[in-house]
Amino acid sequence: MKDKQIEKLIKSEEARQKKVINLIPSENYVSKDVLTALGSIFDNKYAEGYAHARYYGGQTYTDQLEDLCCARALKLFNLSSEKWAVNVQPHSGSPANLAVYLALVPIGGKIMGMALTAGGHLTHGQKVSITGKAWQPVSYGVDPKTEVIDYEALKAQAITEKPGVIVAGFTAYPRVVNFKKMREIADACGAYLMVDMSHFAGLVAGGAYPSPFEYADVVTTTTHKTLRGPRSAMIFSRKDKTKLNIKNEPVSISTLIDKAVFPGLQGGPHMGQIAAVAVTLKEDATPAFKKYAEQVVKNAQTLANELIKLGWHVISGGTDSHLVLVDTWMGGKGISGKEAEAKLEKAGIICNKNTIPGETRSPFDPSGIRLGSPAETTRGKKEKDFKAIAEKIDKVLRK
Ligand code: DSN
Repeated sequence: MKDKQIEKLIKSEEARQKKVINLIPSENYVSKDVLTALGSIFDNKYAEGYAHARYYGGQTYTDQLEDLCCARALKLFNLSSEKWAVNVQPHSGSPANLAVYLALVPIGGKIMGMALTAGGHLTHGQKVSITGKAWQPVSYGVDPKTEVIDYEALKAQAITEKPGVIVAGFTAYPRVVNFKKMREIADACGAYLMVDMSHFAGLVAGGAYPSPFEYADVVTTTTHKTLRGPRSAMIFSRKDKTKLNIKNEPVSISTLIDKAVFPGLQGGPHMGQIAAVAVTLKEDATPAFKKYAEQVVKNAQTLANELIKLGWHVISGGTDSHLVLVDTWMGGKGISGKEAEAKLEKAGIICNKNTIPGETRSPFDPSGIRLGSPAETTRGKKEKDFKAIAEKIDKVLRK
């Protein structure tokens, strides 16, 4: 590179990434092909609009690229193009979720999502996010004893609140979500069911986590977590699901979502990102990726079980997925999440501080840490390595 300052930073970050044990559950290591596509000349092209309906000329290859990316996305999750549409233009997860609300819920209407402390995301209607300012947030939690979703309580709350959308999905909930029950709850209160599978999409693709597609109206996902692709997002929606427009005519929600992404929220799609997502989706359809997804879950379960054996309070008593939430504060007997994160980083283990169910501290210095297995599984680590990682975490935190 001519720019030596930036080249140096890239090299330093590369060395840092190689040196550490990365347990951030939302990070991963992409292939060289993904990086090549991401940094390709597709980045030079403006392509406002959608394939075959653009606002600029010169779209022969961008149209082919977007069509191919959409076809690969539907195929990866076994979806028929007659029933499902996919939008691959959202720049990341937050605008993807925002686009769905914009399409389906009138401003000021209710969005029901998991509370941040229970494992929900900022864009599931938290007050500090636009999703909790432009719409009325309704939060559901987890059962304080079991630390898992109480579907009966959720149903009663949904029937009382009557939200426009119920969001199933999380950033810090270690268990499987019962999508069938979520569907029944959405039907009981007349809401659309949106699943944000950003965290576990790669596990769904690899058959290691239940698929939400049989039950959801809309499924959003980022592409850079367990899917192991570039930073981007996709929105899947049922073509046959409708919403009444201003003239009381039924319109497909897929059409409304496309309009919400562009021109509602975004300008030109990032075609380099879309090229890299297409590469990812092909990689994710291989037998090797299926094995990877299964190993991610085995590794996370080993980590959770070993930490429990060592005396730590692992939220919900374990994990069914790629992430493990640990209460390091343990009612004041332990250390705060911020301190735990810093101590582990000093020892070469990267994780993030996290709130836990029933949180009594602040999100800046909460009671726990969030750990995950996707990145280190990409580097080939197995159960015995995760047992050793659990022992190291225990030793560092108890020092
Ligand atoms: N920052 C992501 C995560 O770590 O879960 C969610 O946006």
